Amino acid sequence: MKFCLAVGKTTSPTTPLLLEGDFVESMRRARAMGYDAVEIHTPEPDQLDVERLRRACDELGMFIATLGTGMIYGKYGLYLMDPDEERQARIVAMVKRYIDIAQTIGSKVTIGSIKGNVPKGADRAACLEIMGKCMREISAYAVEKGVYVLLEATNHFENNVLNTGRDVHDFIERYALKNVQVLIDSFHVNIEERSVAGGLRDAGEYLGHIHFGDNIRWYPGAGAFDFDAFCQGIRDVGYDGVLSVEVFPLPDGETAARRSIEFFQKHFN
Ligand code: LER
Ligand code: MN
Repeated sequence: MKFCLAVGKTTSPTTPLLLEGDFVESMRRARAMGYDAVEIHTPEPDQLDVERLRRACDELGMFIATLGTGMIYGKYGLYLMDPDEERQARIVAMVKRYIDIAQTIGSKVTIGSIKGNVPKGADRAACLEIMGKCMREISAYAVEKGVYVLLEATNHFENNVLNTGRDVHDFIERYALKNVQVLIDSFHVNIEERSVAGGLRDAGEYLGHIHFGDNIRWYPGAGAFDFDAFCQGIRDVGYDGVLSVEVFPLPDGETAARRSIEFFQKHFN
């Protein structure tokens, strides 16, 4: 297993990112705590200093597990079920830029919040069809670039589609999406799944990344989620990839990061 944490340029008590500031500096701090990787959340992938990040990875013996796209939903209001064709083209082009950057730094690309929401009164099947079409184009581009895209099962308060591991698994098969994997997040599992380990099992062969956050979105162990069952579920499905903590920086980012790595080491070493 590889241990990872989510970082951003800035953090806030209601954004699930642990460390803020210069990305290389966050990588150093994470490495010193025992992490193997970071996931970088940015609305501006083109502003990443790719050469410097690559050097830092080599120097520190780390990797960048994935690039999070969620901030473009907040910043530009663009999403993958948008009925407006011009805006669809814009978001697909943006995700392709993340894929370009991901190729150069050896990371994946996460698609979570930018799934968006079926607008009130709109036809749900038609909206999903739009996302299927956009994802086909994204998937074809990802294959061309040799990059993997993580499609996240998120809770229905954030996105009213693809809320469970089963939903994402079936969507990938329905649109025959290559190089697309399922991202399961314990925080969303707690809201959406009928059992703690069900989403992990339903993701099947597509399971590609796992987010850890307690039910209150604090570091794992701070709340009431049944992590013993979740961790057992991870072992039972034979997953051996990245485990990444994505929680609020509370009581502060440093403490959340330390508690999380202690949790990972206790459960998986
Ligand atoms: C992103 O990974 C996620 O889990 C969403 O809830 C965005 O905050
Ligand atoms: Mn997540």
